[in-house]
Amino acid sequence: YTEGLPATRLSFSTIERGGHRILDEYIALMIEFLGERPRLRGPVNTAAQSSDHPLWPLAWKEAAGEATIRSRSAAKAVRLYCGWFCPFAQRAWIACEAKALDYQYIEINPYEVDMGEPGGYTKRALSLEAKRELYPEFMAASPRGLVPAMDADGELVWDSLQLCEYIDERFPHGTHLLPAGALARARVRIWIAYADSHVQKPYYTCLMEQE
Ligand SMILES: N[C@@H](CCC(=O)N[C@@H](CS)C(=O)NCC(=O)O)C(=O)O
Repeated sequence: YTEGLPATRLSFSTIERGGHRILDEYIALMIEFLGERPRLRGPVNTAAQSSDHPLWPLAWKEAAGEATIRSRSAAKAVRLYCGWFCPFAQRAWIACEAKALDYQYIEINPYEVDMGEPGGYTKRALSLEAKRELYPEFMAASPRGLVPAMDADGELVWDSLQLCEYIDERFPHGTHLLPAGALARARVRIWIAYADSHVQKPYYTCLMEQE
């Protein structure tokens, strides 16, 4: 990815400390949490989400993410509409796991399915109408039809950063995602904003550019 992200690496090198570590830790966390190729068992979706699906490429290996999804597939009052490939959805997913939330994982593929592509996945977004037909409950929770979104017992929230904050505030038990104290929280928010503009979007652009 270093070749794909020269501007990001350059801007990181101008930071006194912390920048490289954040990117490295982010990628290490992604690999640890999701594995290289997560295999999934999702609800209605014709792209390959488990090894018994006809579109599942044999070269894809089972990873930790599939077991996490299996363990979170029972119906619950708190429902996370997620996309395993999506780094925006992944941060909300990680927030749920970090909080040890009792939630239901629901896989959404917002892209067209093409049997000629690995796993059936394409980069062509479905129309809002098609998404409404395929995923009516998800669309009620996510007005622009983007993952992630959450339905927490009828409370509907979308957009990953706001969703992470909501998860932290709505479920105050257990681990706190933000530290105590105004200064510490301000510092974390500075890095969140930096990571959002300089890591998250280039990282996803890089993923989407891969052939
Ligand atoms: N700003 C949103 C971005 C979410 C987003 O772009 N999700 C992508 C997948 S990574 C998506 O749902 N794309 C479907 C589409 O473009 O229709 C967030 O942070 O939640």
